[in-house]
Amino acid sequence: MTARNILVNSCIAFMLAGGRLAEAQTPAPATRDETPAQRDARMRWWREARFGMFVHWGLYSGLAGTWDGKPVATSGGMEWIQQRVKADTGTYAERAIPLFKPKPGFAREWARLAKEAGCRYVVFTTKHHDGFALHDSKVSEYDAGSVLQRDLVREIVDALHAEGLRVGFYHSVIDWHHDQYEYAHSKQLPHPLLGKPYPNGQRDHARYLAYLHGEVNELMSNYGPVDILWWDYSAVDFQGQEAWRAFDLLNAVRSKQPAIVMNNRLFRIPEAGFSGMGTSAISAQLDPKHGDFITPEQHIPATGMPGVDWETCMTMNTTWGYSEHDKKWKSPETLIRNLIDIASKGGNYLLNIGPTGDGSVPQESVQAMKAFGAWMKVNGGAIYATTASPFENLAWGRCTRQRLAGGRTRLYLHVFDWPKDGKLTLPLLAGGHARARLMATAQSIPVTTGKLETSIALPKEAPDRIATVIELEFDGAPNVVKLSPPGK
Ligand code: JFZ
Repeated sequence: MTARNILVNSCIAFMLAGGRLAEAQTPAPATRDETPAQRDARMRWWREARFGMFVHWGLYSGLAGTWDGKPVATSGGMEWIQQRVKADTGTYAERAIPLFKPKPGFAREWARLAKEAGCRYVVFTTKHHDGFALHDSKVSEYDAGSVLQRDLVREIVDALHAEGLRVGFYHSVIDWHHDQYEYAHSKQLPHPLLGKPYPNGQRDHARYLAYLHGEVNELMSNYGPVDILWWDYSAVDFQGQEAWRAFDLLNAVRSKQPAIVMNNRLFRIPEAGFSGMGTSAISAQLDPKHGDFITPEQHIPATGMPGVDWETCMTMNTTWGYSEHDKKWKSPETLIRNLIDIASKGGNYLLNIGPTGDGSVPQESVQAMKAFGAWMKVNGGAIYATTASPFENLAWGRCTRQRLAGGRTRLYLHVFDWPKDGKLTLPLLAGGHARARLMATAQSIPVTTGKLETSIALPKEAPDRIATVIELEFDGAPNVVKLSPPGK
């Protein structure tokens, strides 16, 4: 953008901010009227999708976890490198910008990889905590438009749409670049200068918020329909309306993108799915005025959460942003079984890749995604548009469920540990006309329904060592046998 535009825009930003200072103190009203049925219709594609790809990519990607020629760490999030080395934004940008060199066509590689893996959506970082925006922004000079004369958001969105994928924007409300971001409000949110005075004397957080809202407005206005907005993140001591004018943000986004699905991270209160700080502090509740789904990070909840939409996000090694030092890769088997485990609990899996500074995807991630593709090609029907298992626990694996026409039920039995005696047992009184078959080959297998269990006679060898899926169908809803605990 031009110098004149900068002046005009900052004046507008200042005026907007001035007018809204008082407003930030009072909670905004509920964001909209939406009936439960309308909400179900809006959430439908997301609930059926089950599997998405997360992408952390920005200036930090070129630094690759290295500062002053040395590894900053061999594990942990290297998208935090600026904070880890306590660099001011000028020093960080000076070192990182020359190493961030998106190659032509990088986005097509991501999109094809996600599509091939069986992902139905991709969420990528439009701005991470370092503050560098990947679109061409008129309210910022710390953006791909100003620095690279490219609109990377447009390139990525176009590539995802070409593969028929849904599009999500991860956007950080934390900002380590903006000179009006008042980091002293929170002891819990990270900032490279935390505990130090503002280098520029006073700051006016309302002006930062005008900038944040301005960038979000651009992202919601200039890229066609956006399917997901993935906010990140808030602390108990700084969150919601006070910290981000969160309700105003949600309202503005929804007025531009009525069908969008948003997460809960503009808030950090129990009603928004958080019980405190730390990635394991989740509470199984969400008042829809705070967002549409909750976001367990790097772990899979022990049980499903009926009535609450949730998505586990996870890295394939231990970092979100690329690190050349992190070798702690999870096996494809672990990752695929994670997706199955999550689907069996009624959640979504958002699995991360951290491309390098030129946008290339690490080989280990390419391999894992290809393994997903091979498994999903055969067994995707046991994941998409299924609901949580009716069983509490199954010794040999997991179960997902589908309602069929005429009140019939289909259970997908995902066998991790192949029974040595060739007999798969379920605590179920299967309804009438029960039949079972191997999903991969459609080969029928015998089902026996007893008084306390249903058993299925399996072939001798497991056809798929990651998970073999057996489809079991019967009339009516599942009648699960609950053995009363001893002494009761
Ligand atoms: C956040 C980011 O900081 C991280 O870089 C990555 O983008 C991830 C998906 O989201 O990670 C968090 C968020 C919250 C906490 C910790 C890490 N927390 O509350 O402790």
